[in-house]
Amino acid sequence: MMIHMSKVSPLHPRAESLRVRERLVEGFEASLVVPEGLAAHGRGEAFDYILGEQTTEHAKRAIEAASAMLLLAKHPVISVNGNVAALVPAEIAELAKAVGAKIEVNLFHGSARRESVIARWLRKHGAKEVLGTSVKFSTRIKEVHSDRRKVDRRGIAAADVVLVPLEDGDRTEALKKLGKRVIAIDLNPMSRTARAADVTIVDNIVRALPLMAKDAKRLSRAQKTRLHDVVRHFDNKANLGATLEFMLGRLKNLIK
Ligand code: PTJ
Repeated sequence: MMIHMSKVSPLHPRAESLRVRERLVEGFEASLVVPEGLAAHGRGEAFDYILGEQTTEHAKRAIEAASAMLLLAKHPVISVNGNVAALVPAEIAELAKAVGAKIEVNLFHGSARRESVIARWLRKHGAKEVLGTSVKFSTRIKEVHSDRRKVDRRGIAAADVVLVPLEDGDRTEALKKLGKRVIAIDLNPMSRTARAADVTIVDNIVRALPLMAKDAKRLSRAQKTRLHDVVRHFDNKANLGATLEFMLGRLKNLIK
């Protein structure tokens, strides 16, 4: 990836948000991110603005439940697309290590070249093994109606728990139909993905992933019964409702 000096002044009131945008633009220039990824990020930013660009208590609870679910899984897989690779490559590698998950490149706008650019980028940032690029292990999920139907036999095809950050609703519903448990990270609490997943983390991936890696490390020392309790007590529908209430509250405060 081309490293250019940040054009964003640290004094700018929106410096952090602008820096994240720069990372995506660099990712686009390095062929990790598709143009549609820039638009998708803009949609996410709008929701993040309403959230106050902070990790809510509801998101923290979802992060804990997701970490516990990944630790309890027999075959956890983290699915990575262009945006995720550009924004949090090292954090993906760290989380995979902490929960013993496989990493698989799985793209909505499929391209063999981009798959290998993303896999190389992830390895450069500490990922040991990256699935999803080998024709030999490629298979199809017929329930998915996009390029995302192409999955790795050793990865998503065999997974019991899949983490799908920045997702489209179609695949989440298909993975659920296949009996898998799905964890989503999506700033839009109203998306089909958010509503279909077992655990939805309504937070910006740049904040959520480091917290998840930290939680996973902490919980990896806990008893399995404690992890089961964390998962059992988490109610995704209620959590999404509380997140929407939180957003509504912030909007109401603006009117006052
Ligand atoms: O690299 P590819 O080909 O797999 O394509 C990736 C994109 C993101 C273009 C593709 O998955 C896509 O079109 O996604 P959608 O359907 O636009 O959904 C993306 C969701 O992620 C939207 O609900 C956004 O609100 C949300 N989102 C965007 N940026 C972030 C985010 N959620 C958390 N953190 C973000 N930084």
